[in-house]
Amino acid sequence: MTSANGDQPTKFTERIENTTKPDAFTASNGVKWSLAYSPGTAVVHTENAPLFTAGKKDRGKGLEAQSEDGDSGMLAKSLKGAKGIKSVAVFNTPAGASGPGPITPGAAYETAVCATPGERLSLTLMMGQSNDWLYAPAESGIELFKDGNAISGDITTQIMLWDVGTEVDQEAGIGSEQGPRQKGPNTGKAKNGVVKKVADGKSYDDAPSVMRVTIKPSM
Ligand SMILES: [Ca+2]
Ligand SMILES: [Ca+2]
Repeated sequence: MTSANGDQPTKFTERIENTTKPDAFTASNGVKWSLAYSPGTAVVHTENAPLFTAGKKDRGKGLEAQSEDGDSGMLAKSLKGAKGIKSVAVFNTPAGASGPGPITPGAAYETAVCATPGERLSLTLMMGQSNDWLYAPAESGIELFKDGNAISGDITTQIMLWDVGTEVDQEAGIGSEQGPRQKGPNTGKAKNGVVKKVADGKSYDDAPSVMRVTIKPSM
């Protein structure tokens, strides 16, 4: 699909599907666990690194709550109206569900954004069985237009798993201070680390192994 004059915004619908199976993972202690993803944000921007900079500390603008607790509220609030941010959408209700919640195996979020050529998309959602891990694209986001044409199809290979560096990591799936098991939001041993890619040597490191993210433009 082309955006002929470059002024007319194109609507893009994104679908984020949890392609894992229940109890797909086995921890070192033999406990089986399922992977889920938290509510998140879809951000349209011209800013080159709107959410984080790889190798630098978290900015304290809400990415911590998004990655530690699956709470995108503060991140969305701090981004709205910021320089180079065109729009911020929060997605929190799985497709077909009646209320907000994570996407468990087989479930999906759907969200939509509007953009014009030159604008890019960043998505955030928590790796639900972690202390502070986030699925998101590279810091510059996903190009929504190539040569003026709206992109379409599977964009999962552009999604990566990031460690935000604000909490000490425990073994995924069984850590006492991780999303499903922590006593409350923002609990766990704080860490003053930098944002970097997770390299745990597990399938969840590789987004296409555990999710499918597709995008569909329409005028
Ligand atoms: Ca961490
Ligand atoms: Ca925690």
